[in-house]
Amino acid sequence: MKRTSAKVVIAGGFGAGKTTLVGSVSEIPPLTTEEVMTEASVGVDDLAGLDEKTRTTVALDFGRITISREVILYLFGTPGQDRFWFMWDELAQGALGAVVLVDTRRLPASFAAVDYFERRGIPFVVAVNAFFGECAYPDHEIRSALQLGPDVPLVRCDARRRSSAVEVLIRLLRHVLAGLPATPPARAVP
Ligand SMILES: Nc1nc2c(ncn2[C@@H]2O[C@H](COP(=O)(O)OP(=O)(O)OP(=O)(O)O)[C@@H](O)[C@H]2O)c(=O)[nH]1
Ligand SMILES: [Mg+2]
Repeated sequence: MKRTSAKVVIAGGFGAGKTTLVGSVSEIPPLTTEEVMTEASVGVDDLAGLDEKTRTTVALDFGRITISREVILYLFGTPGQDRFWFMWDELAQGALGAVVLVDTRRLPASFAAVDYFERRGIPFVVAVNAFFGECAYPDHEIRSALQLGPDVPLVRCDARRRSSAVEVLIRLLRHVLAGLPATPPARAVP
């Protein structure tokens, strides 16, 4: 049996739940690089709806999940604040695909992430993190606000729940597989 490992980026706007998602699915203690937000953040970062947020990722989150006996995913969570954009190219290098987490209270915070993967042709799914139970917006409104193409999957999740986060990753894998060219039929042996 051949084991395959792949890299998946967990991206999205500031405070969308990236560190939470990596932590809830990882089967190894996740590596996080969170720092206490400093005064420098005041008036710079959009903290609307994040009253209790005191820490932010400054480099990356890292975790691992075995999806099946053959497939292991390495998860790389991005930093959310704009001033850490320089990390993204490093994290996205060689990625199989990405999850763009969205908090509907702060949709514009995730515009740049959608744009980033679209431009680079990296397959991605958009996962709406339902912070307080159900998200009030129907799919078509979220799609239109994010200007998602019809082929980009949109799913709902609760980043704190492992099963929910695993479903998002499986949806991404399906999306990646669907985008692969069909295997040519085996040639008949003369
Ligand atoms: N109620 C609720 N809170 C959540 C959920 N996901 C994350 N949180 C909380 O929201 C806050 C932000 O979550 P993080 O996981 O730190 O978000 P992040 O995207 O890694 O943030 P940055 O690294 O700063 O961009 C934390 O206080 C989490 O505990 C959720 O699904 N529901
Ligand atoms: Mg984080």
